[in-house]
Amino acid sequence: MAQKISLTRYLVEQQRADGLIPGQLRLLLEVVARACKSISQAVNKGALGGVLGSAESENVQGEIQKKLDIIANEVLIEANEWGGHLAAMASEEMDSIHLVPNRYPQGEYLLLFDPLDGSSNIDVNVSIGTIFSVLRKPENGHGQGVQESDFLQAGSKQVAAGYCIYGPQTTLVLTVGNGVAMFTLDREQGSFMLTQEDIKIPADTKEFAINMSNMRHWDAPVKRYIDECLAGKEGPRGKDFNMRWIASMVADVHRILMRGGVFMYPWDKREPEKAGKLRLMYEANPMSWLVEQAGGAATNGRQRILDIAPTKLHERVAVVLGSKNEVERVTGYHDPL
Ligand code: AHM
Ligand code: MG
Repeated sequence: MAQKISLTRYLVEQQRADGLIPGQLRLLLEVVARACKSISQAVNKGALGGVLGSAESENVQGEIQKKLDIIANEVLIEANEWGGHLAAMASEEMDSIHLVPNRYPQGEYLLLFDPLDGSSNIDVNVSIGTIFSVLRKPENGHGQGVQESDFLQAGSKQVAAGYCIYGPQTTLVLTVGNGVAMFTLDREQGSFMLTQEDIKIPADTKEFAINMSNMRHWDAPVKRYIDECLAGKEGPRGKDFNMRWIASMVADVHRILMRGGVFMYPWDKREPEKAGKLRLMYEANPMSWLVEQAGGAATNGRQRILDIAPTKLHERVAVVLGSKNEVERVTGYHDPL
């Protein structure tokens, strides 16, 4: 029987083989995985644990927070504060960055996360997840400890990224720049076990994911792409397309990593001053790197997401990601040569 490989063993072997995971980063990833295990427990208990429903507070984006948004945020902060691997953290649920308290040693990494993505699905028992991105603290000359500007690095600078999906299984998907690996939580063992390595997204697909209720607000290139998909076999694409929209980016991206597809949350006319709905630093960047590492592509319709130079922590961005040929087509419609 093939030997089972735990996340711990996988990280140790990656550290030895490719030197991609220095000791502090390995600790960081283990701690994030442990926090995800706790979040998974809370999600699983649901109403029995009294964790469902609204917390009746608002986050910096003006969104009403759910109790689980706050619980997941606290779990991640508490787990990561004391290990000496981090300098600071940033989260969708916190207005500004969270420094590691002085009583703990400071590490070389910065951690960003969306503690519970897909919040609208929490109370209806549909898959949700945690998304995370790891950056190196820049060597800087400002000499004032970590500042928000230290986080404002392009996605191409990430040293690790991943998500944990709380669905029928709890699954952690991770990249350190050496392909994409997937680990399933074995609840009896209490460990994440490697269940798939070198995940690849097929370049072509017949499945798209977009919130169709926003169609009347879209820009012409997005409308054109979806109209062509909807025209099916008789249309310019010459094939029928299927549609899925879970309203949890983690779940939609997970499906795309497993079987291909294209995911879009484009700019739209509802709030024209916003570049999109999703956040660049802790949603789009980590997902884009995972997708690229799996052979897919990710753009904002015009530009590779990982090349965008962020100007603020909670910056929003339009997102088109997934099967390479479809992403290139949508991007080509935006910016015809
Ligand atoms: P959240 O981080 O507040 O949960 O919002 C992000 C989510 C994504 O997971 C998902 O793709 C999108 O919002 C769904 O938006 P909509 O409800 O507009 O379809
Ligand atoms: Mg989110």
